[in-house]
Amino acid sequence: MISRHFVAGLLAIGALGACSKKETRPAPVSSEIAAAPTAAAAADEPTVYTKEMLAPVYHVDKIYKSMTGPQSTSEFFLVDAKNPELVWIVGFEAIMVEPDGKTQASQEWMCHTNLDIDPTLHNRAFGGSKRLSGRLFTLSQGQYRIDMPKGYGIPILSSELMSLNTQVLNLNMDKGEKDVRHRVYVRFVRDVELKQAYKPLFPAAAYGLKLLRGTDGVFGGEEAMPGHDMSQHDMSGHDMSGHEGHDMSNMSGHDMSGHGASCLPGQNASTNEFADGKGRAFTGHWVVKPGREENHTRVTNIMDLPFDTTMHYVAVHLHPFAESLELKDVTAGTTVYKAGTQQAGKGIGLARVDFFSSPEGVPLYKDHEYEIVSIYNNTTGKDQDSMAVMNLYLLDKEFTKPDMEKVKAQLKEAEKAKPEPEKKSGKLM
Ligand SMILES: [Cu+2]
Repeated sequence: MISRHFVAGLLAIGALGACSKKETRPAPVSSEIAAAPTAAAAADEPTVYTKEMLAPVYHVDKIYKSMTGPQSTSEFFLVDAKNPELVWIVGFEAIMVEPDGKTQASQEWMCHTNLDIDPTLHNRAFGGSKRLSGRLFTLSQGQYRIDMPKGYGIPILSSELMSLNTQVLNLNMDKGEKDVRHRVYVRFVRDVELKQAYKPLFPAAAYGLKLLRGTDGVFGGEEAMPGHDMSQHDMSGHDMSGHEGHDMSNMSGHDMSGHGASCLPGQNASTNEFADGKGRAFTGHWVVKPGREENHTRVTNIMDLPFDTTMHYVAVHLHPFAESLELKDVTAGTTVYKAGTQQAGKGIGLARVDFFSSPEGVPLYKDHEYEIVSIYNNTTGKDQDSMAVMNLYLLDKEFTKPDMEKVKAQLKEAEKAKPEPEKKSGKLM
């Protein structure tokens, strides 16, 4: 069953005035619900606004392993795109609901909910030396809500187009049918309403990789990684053709085409394959054989810290059968953060994945070496898929408020440069 979609225009907030628009064509993508104040704010605290999005109804009638289920991407603005202002994203949440959009369904139907921006446009407005992937958030099995520590947020402009990708998962229901959709909440505060400045966070990532091809070694490094014989894993990620039974072709790490955005940040996420320029190819989505697996990945280059900073939040993406994911400071010989998990009580799934949140933060150093260690314990007799991602939220020490006059001028330029935009259904102007 496909429910009726309509796209409500953005109900602009505050002094921006309200406008409402209905598209005549049914939208194949998410519906938007107006951004509205969440609750009465305490005297000294800013109002938190919530932008709600409702994904299309997804039909589930067979097993969908990670990143193989029905999915879609839709684009939206948090507030008024024509009158850009600085906003701070303070939270992200997604719950699975019935087609009515309201009644809660089991969270086990969620593969992931990803929120992205265009990193090039973001950097043009904010400047700085950071290399952003564009991924702001991933919610997936075991964590469905992220709240930045109080007083922290991710600064973005209301004129930045946001991209929301939702995908369903079905690891357990091999008979029957189910219709579900994602209800998504983006929480933010408006800079003009702040009495106290917010502290800026920017997203970075550290994720585990497995060698697909090439000689043993560290991703992007010249030498073999001492003590890690990665060659033993050589075939584990990309040749499942000889394996009986279930379809693992989509986890092969080299043919993710047609599967859209994944839970991995970065340009190569759609193929999940990473060449390191040294003749080696790695995958961020690999197969775990029955039994225990400990995988080490040097992530210094992946994290690509632009400066010494502090880490204030970590959201972790793992697949079922993961036991833990640890970020290690190899230089200092310390554990920066180790996340544990809890497997689902029945069936296959993750009931809980730990997260890290701290206003004080934990220091990270530009010249230190970092490593990610994932531990999987595949208790089934079959191959399982795996990923190991930490989305890190780091203090942006080079942040300056963008010059809004310049931003407006850039928008006007861009407007002039392109012809009348093609009206895509579901995309709000
Ligand atoms: Cu994943």
